Amino acid sequence: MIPHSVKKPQESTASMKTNRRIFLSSTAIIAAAAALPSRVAMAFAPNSASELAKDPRRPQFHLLPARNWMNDPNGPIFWKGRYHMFFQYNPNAAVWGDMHWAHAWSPDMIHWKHLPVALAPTSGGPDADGCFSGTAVVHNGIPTLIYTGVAKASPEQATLRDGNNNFKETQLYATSNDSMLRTWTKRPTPVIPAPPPGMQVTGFRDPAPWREPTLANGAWLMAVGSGTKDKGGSILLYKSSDLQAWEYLHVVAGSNKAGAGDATNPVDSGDMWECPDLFPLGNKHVLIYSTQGKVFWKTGELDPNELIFHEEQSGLLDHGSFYAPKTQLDKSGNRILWGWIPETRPVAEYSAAGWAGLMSLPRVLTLGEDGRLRISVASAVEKLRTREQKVSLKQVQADATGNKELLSDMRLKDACGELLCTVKPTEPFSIDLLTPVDPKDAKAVASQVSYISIRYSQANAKELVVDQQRLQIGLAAGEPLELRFFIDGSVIELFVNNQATCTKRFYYPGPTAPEIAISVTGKESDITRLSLWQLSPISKDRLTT
Ligand code: DQQ
Repeated sequence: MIPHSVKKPQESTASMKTNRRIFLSSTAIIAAAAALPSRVAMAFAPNSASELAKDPRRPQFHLLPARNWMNDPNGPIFWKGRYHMFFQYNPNAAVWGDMHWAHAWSPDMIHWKHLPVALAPTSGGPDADGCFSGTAVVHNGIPTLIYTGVAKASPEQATLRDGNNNFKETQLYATSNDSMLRTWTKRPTPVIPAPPPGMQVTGFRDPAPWREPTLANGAWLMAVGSGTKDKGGSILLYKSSDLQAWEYLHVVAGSNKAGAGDATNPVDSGDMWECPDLFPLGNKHVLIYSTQGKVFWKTGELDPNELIFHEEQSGLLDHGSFYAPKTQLDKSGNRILWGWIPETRPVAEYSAAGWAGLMSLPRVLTLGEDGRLRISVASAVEKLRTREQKVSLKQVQADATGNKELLSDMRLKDACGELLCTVKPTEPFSIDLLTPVDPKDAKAVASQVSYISIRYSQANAKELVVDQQRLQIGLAAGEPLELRFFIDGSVIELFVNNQATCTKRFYYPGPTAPEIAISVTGKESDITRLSLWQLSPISKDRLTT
């Protein structure tokens, strides 16, 4: 159990009193940003590079822009021996708006260098008010982007109506003949100018084309996020042979129940599914989509004749701050997933900080023997490890049941490292990452902050509790529980036995990251491994330049 004296994790620096989780959908964040009075927004002068480089909350081994706002990963692709990542980016402020595609490249999916912005809105064009999310593919040897453009429209003409914006969404096309993918030539007119005739959709965006191996003549299929008011989210399926002339087929997958409540924004109720990704994996197909601030996966069969997705298993892709993910194939053909890790602190705080959002570490997707999705961190991240430190624990106290609280004598410095814990719990087990204090100092113990708190008991062996979240897990007989934490400035990515993930943001005031200690309750001999690595930053400052 979590030591009762330890405070639950804080979510915000300015508002330490509140521990309220902010709803994570980008649309909710958009709404919050739009609600900022312009006077307040203008008061936030952009921070200087040196100030940003000193901010200890800025991650050091995750990809994020040197300043300002980012959200969804877009068009990740391996091309000419390099990994390219694009992502939703506001070049002028640390709040959502004016969406561009930022661009970075990497030799290994871990070390990144920023390149100039790849896509910007074209005045008077179908993306005049934003280059929204999309995909990069290679067709006949030509790198091609298919993405959603938005342009302001009347409420009647708009396909995106979220209470703040009325946008007409169209699917757009651009190609590059530059080996570094720096420059893109846009086709001036949309490749899909409107949703299918006769459909009243709640949204029409985030195209995701893929080559379906079972289809003849190398045709492309494409999933587009959509839905129907009061009927639920859905994925529209299109077909093309050249990525420009698209034929609408039908709804390939969708909800069979109406969204929850009467939200102004259909994403908030679940009546609109954003950022679909549909791809073959092993002998099944996987569908991933985002709605209501959460990311869902489904595994099943894509019937090769009728091209309808038949769901077999489903689950939540991550139990924390994680949204709008996108997959790609790495150079060895592994399916890699990237996600946007949003802020969970108030808009005014991140806007004042001058940056918001980061990209997750690359996650490898595989299919378990049980047909469920498995998620592990890409092994390339191990390159960042410095010397392994075996953590020893000292007993602090024993509770009424004889369970011991054990504290590490070793600390993670600079909030930049990895912790691996394997345990075969024969008794209730908990592990907390927390600010170290002198256990004899009652006042300090009372104000101690736990950044993440994990509890497990064999009595409920299929469940792991992370803070307030319940993660479903299934351990084979004799299989240890494996917890892998990646801690970086203000984020913790937790991987549990390659079966479940939880991404947590944590904030603290001041110019220095706190040291982080490990507190365990349970039986010491149950722990088979407890190792800590300081991880090497991927750039000399926190700007990845
Ligand atoms: N973010 C993009 C949209 C997408 C949403 C806009 C999901 O294309 O639906 O920034 O976070």
